[in-house]
Amino acid sequence: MTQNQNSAAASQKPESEGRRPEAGDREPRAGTPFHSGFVCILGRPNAGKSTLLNALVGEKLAIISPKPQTTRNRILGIVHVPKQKDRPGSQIILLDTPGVHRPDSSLGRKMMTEVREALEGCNLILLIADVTERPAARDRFALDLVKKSGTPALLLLNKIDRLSNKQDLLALMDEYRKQHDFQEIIPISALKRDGLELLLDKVIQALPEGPAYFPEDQVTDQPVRFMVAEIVREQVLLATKEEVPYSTTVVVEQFEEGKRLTRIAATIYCERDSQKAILVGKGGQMLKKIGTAARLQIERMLGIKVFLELFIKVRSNWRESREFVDGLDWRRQLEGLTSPNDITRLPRK
Ligand SMILES: Nc1nc2c(ncn2[C@@H]2O[C@H](COP(=O)(O)OP(=O)(O)O)[C@@H](O)[C@H]2O)c(=O)[nH]1
Ligand SMILES: [Mg+2]
Repeated sequence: MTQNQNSAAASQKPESEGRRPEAGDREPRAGTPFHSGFVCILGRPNAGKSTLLNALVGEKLAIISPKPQTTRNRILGIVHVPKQKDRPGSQIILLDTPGVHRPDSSLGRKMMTEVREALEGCNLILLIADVTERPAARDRFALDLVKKSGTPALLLLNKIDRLSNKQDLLALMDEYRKQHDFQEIIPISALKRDGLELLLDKVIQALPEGPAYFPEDQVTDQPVRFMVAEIVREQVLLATKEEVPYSTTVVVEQFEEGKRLTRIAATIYCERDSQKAILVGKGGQMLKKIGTAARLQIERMLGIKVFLELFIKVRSNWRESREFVDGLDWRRQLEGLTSPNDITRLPRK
């Protein structure tokens, strides 16, 4: 670990461990209004929540895949918006969440707990719906959570790049307007970054005056070793199909930073021997493909050469084991880690 990263980790430590920062942690700049607050991104699986988080923060914080239920825990991303002519400086603390669904396993229940915890105490909800998916009634479950929370919400109609008929959009807006009193309904494309400036304006307007909760160079509270596990999992999701992506999880066992090389060892857990065989592939080809793709991404993120070793273990029905699922939670894992090296943050760019 470089000195720089070390100090970044140290300065970011207090705000990262379980506790949400409170107003007064950092004073707003004297004299100029500054807006800040927590904004929860909610919606059903695959609506584009994580794509939106990454687009707004400007960094890849959350993994993306065409498969539903890619995101399994809430992911915090910080948007620092400098003061401009028509808008005050702001800090938007976004919480990306797992897709709202009816859980049928310990993992699913944990995912929905993550959703509820993100909703707790947030200032604003961004309910995101996929305009290419009909009927809109399938957003009902997420909409119920919005209603129950009593928190102001903006509705984002996402993936408008895939909509050829603008009339459809108007009809959809009408349909949603009848269902809930949204502060605004904004058509966007998270992928093409369409409509995001307008969205930022509306979010900033909706947030109260408040302090900057996080230092300006911090974009997330996720420890790097968790992001590494997620990058490996993303490659598994992209390379496999059917049950394998859903039966897989990744744990980083070793994370050692040298001057020129970071050594990482991670275990990919699956549920059956047949899945293990798929993940290894003929002559180890699949594992090699996953490992190489993940390593390149990790090197890009860390800005250092990486030696990545991957292991595969079978742990039958891990998704049903509350204990195992709880153990995957990095916020819990942090409680067991004592060395500051273990909570390295993203290096400053
Ligand atoms: N065409 C299009 N695809 C999108 C857009 N936003 C997200 N996607 C795709 O939708 C899929 C699910 O996105 P993701 O962000 O993982 O959704 P999440 O499950 O809600 O977090 C991915 O294949 C994304 O590339 C968009 O604005 N337009
Ligand atoms: Mg997601």
